Amino acid sequence: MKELSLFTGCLIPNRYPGIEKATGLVLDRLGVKWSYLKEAACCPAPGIYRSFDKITWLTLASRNLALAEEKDTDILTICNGCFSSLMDSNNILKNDEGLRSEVNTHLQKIGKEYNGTIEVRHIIEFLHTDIGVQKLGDAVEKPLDIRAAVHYGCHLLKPTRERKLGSAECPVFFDELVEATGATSVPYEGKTSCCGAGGGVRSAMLETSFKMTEYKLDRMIKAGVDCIVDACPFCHLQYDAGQMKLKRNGKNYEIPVLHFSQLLGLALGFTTEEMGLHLNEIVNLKFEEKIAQIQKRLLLNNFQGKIVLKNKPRSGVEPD
Ligand code: 9S8
Ligand code: 9S8
Ligand code: COM
Repeated sequence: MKELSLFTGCLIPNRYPGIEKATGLVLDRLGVKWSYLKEAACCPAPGIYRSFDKITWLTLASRNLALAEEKDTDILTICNGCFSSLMDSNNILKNDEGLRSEVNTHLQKIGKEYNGTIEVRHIIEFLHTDIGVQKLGDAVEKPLDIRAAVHYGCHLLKPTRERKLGSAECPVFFDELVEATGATSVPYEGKTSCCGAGGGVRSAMLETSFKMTEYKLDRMIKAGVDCIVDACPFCHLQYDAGQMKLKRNGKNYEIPVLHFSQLLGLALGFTTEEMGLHLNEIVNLKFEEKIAQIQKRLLLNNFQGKIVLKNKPRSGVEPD
């Protein structure tokens, strides 16, 4: 496997920079070699560009792919939309010589060339496939005793034939990663349905979009979860800012929303502040306190554990 170039997309650096920081800290802790994909532009967002004009969509995506090719790195995405645009356009261009030469005539004008030499990864798929659930669980220092509503997001699962991550209706890979942090992935009705943001719904039909979000949030509440875990800043925005919006309609949700990088970071021992939870619109101090208590409690246990271990060889002698 090649080294990884992190493609942050537009939304994370602009709206949720905590996710970007959390991802960097977590990758470093796991010993993953990565660097930023400098000069990258919008992937471009699949729900908007792909529906308007295929060649424009492919050309803009191929420029980002060409940047990674120049560095001879694969691309690591932390957004389902970016994953969808970059992975799908990469697959299309690798397999269609006509489209490849068409985008290359455009890229030529800016001194770039697309050759189809790299792969596009999503952090969830990368952690599951390349690091593995077991190794991730071993790296966890503060198992999080919390109940999580896992939200996969449409573009991580579909089209199934391209994603190759198993069933899109009953997927398990993301839940396995979440459970490796010590959290419980709580089943809830409508789990694999859309958050309401994607495919331009948010831009074109705002009211419908928030109805879909309300549907999901109501079912998460019914399942009794402590937080939502996502893998996409669009879903993140929809659930986080969406709760604020729905509050104005009399719904009093307070569910903290975490990108998986942030959840994993907490399990690796980083604080809620280091993981940027305070940069969300919904800041649930009870949840943050709960995490701090879990981390403190486990710190104490570890400490005592070490004393017992240290004194073990002196059999029959009580530790003082
Ligand atoms: S870039 Fe521009 S709007 Fe966004 S975050 Fe993810 S999808 Fe790609
Ligand atoms: S779900 Fe439906 S299209 Fe999507 S991936 Fe992110 S935003 Fe939420
Ligand atoms: C959602 C991206 S992750 S888009 O709205 O479908 O472009």
